[in-house]
Amino acid sequence: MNNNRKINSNSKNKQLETFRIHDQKKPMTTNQGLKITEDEHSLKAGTRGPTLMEDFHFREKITHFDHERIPERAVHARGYAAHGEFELYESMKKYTKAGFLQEPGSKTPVFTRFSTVAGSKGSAETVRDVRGFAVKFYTEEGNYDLVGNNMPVFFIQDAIKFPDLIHAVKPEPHNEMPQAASAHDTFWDFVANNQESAHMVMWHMSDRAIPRSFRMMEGFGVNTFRFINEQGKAHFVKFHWKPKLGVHSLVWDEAQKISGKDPDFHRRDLWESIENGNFVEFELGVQLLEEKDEFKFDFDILDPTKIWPEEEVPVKIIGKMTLNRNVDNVFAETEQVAFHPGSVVPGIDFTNDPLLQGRLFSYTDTQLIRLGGPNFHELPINRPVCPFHNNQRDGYGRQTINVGQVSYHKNSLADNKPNTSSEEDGGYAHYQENVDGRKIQARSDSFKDHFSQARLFWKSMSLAEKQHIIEAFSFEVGKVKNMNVRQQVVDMFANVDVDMMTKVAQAVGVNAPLNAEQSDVRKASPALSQENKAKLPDTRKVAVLIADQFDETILEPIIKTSLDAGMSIHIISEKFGTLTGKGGSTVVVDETFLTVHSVLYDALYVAGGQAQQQNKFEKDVADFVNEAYMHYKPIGIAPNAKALFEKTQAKPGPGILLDLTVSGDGKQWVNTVAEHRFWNREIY
Ligand code: HDE
Repeated sequence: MNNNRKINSNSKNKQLETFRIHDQKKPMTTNQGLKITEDEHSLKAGTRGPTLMEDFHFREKITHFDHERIPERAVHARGYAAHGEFELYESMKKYTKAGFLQEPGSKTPVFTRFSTVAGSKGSAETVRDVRGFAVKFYTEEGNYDLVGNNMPVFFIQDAIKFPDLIHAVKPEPHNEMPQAASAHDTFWDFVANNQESAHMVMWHMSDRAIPRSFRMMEGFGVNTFRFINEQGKAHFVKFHWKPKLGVHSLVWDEAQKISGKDPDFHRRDLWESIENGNFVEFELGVQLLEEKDEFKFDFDILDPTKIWPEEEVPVKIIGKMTLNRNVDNVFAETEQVAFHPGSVVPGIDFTNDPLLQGRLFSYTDTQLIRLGGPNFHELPINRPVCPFHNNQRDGYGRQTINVGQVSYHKNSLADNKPNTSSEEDGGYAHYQENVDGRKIQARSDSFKDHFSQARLFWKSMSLAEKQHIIEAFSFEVGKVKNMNVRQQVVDMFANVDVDMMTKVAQAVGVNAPLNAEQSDVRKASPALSQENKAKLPDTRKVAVLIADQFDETILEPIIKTSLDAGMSIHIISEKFGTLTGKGGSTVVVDETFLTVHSVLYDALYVAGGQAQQQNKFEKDVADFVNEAYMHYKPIGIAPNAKALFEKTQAKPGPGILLDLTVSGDGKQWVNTVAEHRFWNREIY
């Protein structure tokens, strides 16, 4: 195998450097290189006369501008990406010959794009939706793309239904509403009439669909792939990304408000984390199955609406991805990157998962129109870091100048070069799976159980998570105008849980479900609940609400403890400038009550003080606290801010730390912030 050639982890960065252009401090020229004397006025016949056609600079500038836009992605249009590296913990040699999975400690450059699915390029980011999680590994054997989502299953079982699903969830065609939302008639009509969607819809109604951060969600390859080792032995494999910070979500009311207050919430969070040196870490895990175990389960392992429960097939952690560099130019990199689940390396192969099979066609096809021709692999972000040679030629935007007379294979004029490689020399050979069957347009009977795993998911949720699912259904189905569709949805999901749907039926004004067949599922799968994931204080955003005359002896230890625990602090007051404490210390205001809002923070600390307009300060603090309280967030109150707290609607209880002073390691405050939400708080 050809993995002797070592490429260091910066190989992609080095390659990109050759494309970077630094325009600053340079004379302005046309695209032909001609220096320009005038860029403010077009060439006219007299100062009040018409513009002249011969003004080539004007025409070039306007023409380029007129052609600046490219079609947005048909799905996953709204996305954001970062560079990083993948480090292998443990050799996977036993399972796969993929070069980048052999040597523990070896590093591979990666580029990762997160996205929403339904919204257009300019839509808000905290909508209820699936999130894309696409990783391009620039390996020394070619690019390997792991194009996944933040949910482990999908709405449909066969790719032929993808256009139907997407037509149903996108804004309705007659009035182009609603933007970036599944809460409308056509989506739910699709769901009720395509019951294979049941399991995925449960995920979609869960907190997973409103992540707190791209940095705090899991990623899944969804489809079943194959690992092939040097001896040609195959294993089925499913891929998982596990965030080091645990899995955390927004509250639906909060998510909707953030859509207005900061539609860039998720990209800002990713960008700022990386700029601040809080690099983003995900561990890569694999679930492996021997080929002989293909039929061992009560679900079909090729069915993309099914998980392999982690308690039955453990996730083996094999490495870590660290995102550590923001892009230089969003269009050049994030927008022009082209992912394709068919970009594989030797040792990784496909299965007959019918969704995967269709995906293998779609991605190249869509890039052809989006990126304007067959040469998008030459764009800097898409280029492999290893050499690539073949007899493909020409097309729009071709950049390489392929020298020589011969562009065909086989040939004698060029000594039959470029020539194919043997498997031993690193050539890709498709896995020789035995396939035998009649040509048929039908689905296997083993794909027909749509509700058992949907019910497993429901049974695995905590009480709070269950409540959120009921509320999400009530919101979404409540937005459906057609009462018949509402009823169909209620009847369908009664197959998951009758009590759940009885509550939803009440909320949306339709009949309680009559008959339902609830499959008897195995016990819960704890891995499915977010409650069981890591809870850390790291990178939590704390708002400190403060005015002049604050008590620095109390504030300073709080700030120090918070920063030491990895949180970030924003000092928020009535106006920008400097505030002075009782003892004469000063703090600089980062934001004002006008420029930020409670929903943009994970926790509050009310330091208090004496403002010029005390009544207004009291009201602004109360608004902040009330929202945070309603969103179950940690709230700390300084001893001298008790009176401010009493003017809010918040009540002492879980996650409310009254008279908070910090000494020693400040464990109580740090643990409270790490907890993130206090679901047992009574908010009504
Ligand atoms: Fe995609 N998907 N998809 N998808 N998908 C696209 O390709 C498609 C599916 C996923 O950040 C498109 O470049 C079909 C599952 C991500 O650039 C398109 C089917 C999963 C991204 C396409 C699926 C995904 C895409 C649109 C059903 C999780 C964004 C733009 C068989 C495993 C990648 C593009 C990025 C993008 C087709 C289902 C993940 C149209 C036909 C399942 C993360 O080719």
